[in-house]
Amino acid sequence: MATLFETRKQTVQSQHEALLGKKNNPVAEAGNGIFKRYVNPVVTAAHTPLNWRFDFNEKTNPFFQERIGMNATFNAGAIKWNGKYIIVVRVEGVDRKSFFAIAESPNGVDNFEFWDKPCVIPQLEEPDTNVYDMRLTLHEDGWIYGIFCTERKDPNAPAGDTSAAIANAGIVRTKDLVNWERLPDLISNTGQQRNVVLHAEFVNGKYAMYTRPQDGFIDVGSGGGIGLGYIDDMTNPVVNEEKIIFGKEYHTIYELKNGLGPAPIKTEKGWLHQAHGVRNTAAGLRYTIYLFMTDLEDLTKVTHKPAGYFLAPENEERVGDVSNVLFGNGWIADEDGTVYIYYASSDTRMHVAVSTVDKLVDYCINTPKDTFTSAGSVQTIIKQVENNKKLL
Ligand code: M1P
Repeated sequence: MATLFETRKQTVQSQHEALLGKKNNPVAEAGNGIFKRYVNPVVTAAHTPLNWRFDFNEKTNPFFQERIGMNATFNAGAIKWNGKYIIVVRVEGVDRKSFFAIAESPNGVDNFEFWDKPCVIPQLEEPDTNVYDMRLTLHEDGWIYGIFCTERKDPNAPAGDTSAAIANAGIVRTKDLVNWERLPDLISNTGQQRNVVLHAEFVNGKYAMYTRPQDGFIDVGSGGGIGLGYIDDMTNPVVNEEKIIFGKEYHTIYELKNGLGPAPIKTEKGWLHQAHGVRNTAAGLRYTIYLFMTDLEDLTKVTHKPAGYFLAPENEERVGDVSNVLFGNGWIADEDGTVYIYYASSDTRMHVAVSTVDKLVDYCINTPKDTFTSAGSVQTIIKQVENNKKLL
């Protein structure tokens, strides 16, 4: 008779195999014509390899128990690499520690499978306590850079305050997504940093870095908008000056925090950006994803700002460890113009929405701007109604 170990192992393995092999389809609804969500999440904690979680030795694990639990898989960076759709996922264990792990798919929408082992990120003299939200940039210097948030305990926190932390941008680079070289953390003069993203091209011979300065770990204070600064040498990553190119604004979806998502996509009509905006509500913070464009030559010039959000939590996306959150830091623009937008819901799981460069640019250019008042919104609608009536 099969032992409990054998029976459980087989059941767990066959369920895992079925999950990884599950086909994903676009949702059936006509939708908004801008993007198509896919029905299933692309990566969840249940997708993580069984080898990471289970001790497969019957002697030491007779009940085939999970020894190392995984809590969530979210906020993934993305890149197309050797013909595969790669996401570098923020995996969070039940011990609350996040780490990076690569999952790859043959088609961008399903069959994501994690690589054998999580990424090993070399440590600096002062080790990271927690790392998360990596943005991948294939830079024209030939390196793939990963810029992520490194979090450490605040050494100046009052005794008894065990949660005060300091956030900064950690930097790694690689040529193969396997061996990561750690560079010094970003040096800026504007307090803490999260949501730091490297632009893919040199600007006047310098590296261009999008930042999001903030006064505290959670409170952004006077910061909280998307900044841009320049670095001479990535092995000494000093940003002397940051210009806020897209700030926070009263009564918008980015009223409280405004941070860039992945590195922008170059299009004929300008750089296409994805970002997340945060506002406060009685139910807590609400994170949504929005798009904007900047000038091809002058990165500080925001040329198109469609009003409101592009993607907001829907249905089961609304619920998770931190509910009412959509967060995106990875997308892939394919050679044929298809864009795979990888987004996380409620700090819990990864999804994909698919669009094209042409559709996203059309959305940015032709969606009305925010008028910042209710009366203005009404006028925007009336203008469209009147224009439509002329067509009858
Ligand atoms: O919990 C929601 C998000 O909170 C933070 O976002 P931000 O940097 O904009 O404040 C991050 O911890 C992010 O990972 C998380 O998804």
